[in-house]
Amino acid sequence: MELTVGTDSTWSLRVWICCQLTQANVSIKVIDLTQPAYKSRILKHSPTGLVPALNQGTFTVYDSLAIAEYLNECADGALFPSSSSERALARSLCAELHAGFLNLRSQCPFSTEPVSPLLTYNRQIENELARIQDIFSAANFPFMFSCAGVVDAFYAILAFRLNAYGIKLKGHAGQYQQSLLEWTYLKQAIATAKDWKSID
Ligand SMILES: N[C@@H](CCC(=O)N[C@@H](CS)C(=O)NCC(=O)O)C(=O)O
Repeated sequence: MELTVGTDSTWSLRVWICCQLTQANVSIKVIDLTQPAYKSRILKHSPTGLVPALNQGTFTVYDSLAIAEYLNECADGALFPSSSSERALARSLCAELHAGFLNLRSQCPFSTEPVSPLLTYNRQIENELARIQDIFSAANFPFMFSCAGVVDAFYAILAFRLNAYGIKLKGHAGQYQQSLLEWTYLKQAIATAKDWKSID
């Protein structure tokens, strides 16, 4: 399988962590999203012109949520918890991240380089942080459920982004944030994201 990813693409990194968790045999195709011709290059691999996209030879799976679901199927359910209620919650949490937190995303862009701390929080950011505080508070430390899975893969990148901007969650939520920051797969993902910038 070939996974097409982009430089500084958080959705690509989430899928990359899912590939590690499922031990998927993927080769990585990196597109530098800062280059003028990036769109035409992505379109050779992804029908939406967005990354990530996973090419399986005869078909392409695109969009990080769909790719995570596909990887989960290929790995006999390894990315999701074993109980159906927890799987439903995991899907809800991934969908919530996938569709939400737009203010944090726009005001705290992802970067592997040091960034300036976010010093003033407007109402929208405060509301999003309150929701993240609640989500992280419910984690079964050290991971969201009994073992590492898709929710950790998706939210680890957010934990990193918050930390980079000087946002440290409180109490149990802060412990889960710290646990994600210390997670080997997140550290490897950030190192890999730095490598991607020099590969293209
Ligand atoms: N919903 C999509 C979002 C994909 C997406 O927005 N990817 C960005 C990089 S993180 C991209 O391809 N940007 C290039 C562009 O907008 O032209 C997913 O989860 O895969």
